[in-house]
Amino acid sequence: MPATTTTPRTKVIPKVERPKLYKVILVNDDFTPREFVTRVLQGEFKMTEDQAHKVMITAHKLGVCVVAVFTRDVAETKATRATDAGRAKGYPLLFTTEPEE
Ligand code: TYC
Repeated sequence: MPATTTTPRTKVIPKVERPKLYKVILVNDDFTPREFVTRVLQGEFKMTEDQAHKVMITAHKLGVCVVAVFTRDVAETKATRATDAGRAKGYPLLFTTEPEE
């Protein structure tokens, strides 16, 4: 047992911040086949065929579509992998990331 004890004079208030989130955005192009875009969305973003088709069609019609939101590392990794899947087939398919407001 210690001979003396000390009493803390300051109260520690833990500050826990949520990590900033990043959007993965699918960008339309005129060349990548629709079925291929849908398959990449299913594979990389764990979507059903129906969900993936809706996201693909939205990007096709509007130019872009938010696919999902992740922490920065995960968003960048998934966007890179999905873009690389298109590049491997010679398609200009593009996924970008951007921070949420
Ligand atoms: N516009 C492409 C086509 O008509 C399909 C497509 C959709 C490509 C969405 C990219 O992000 C995209 N074949």
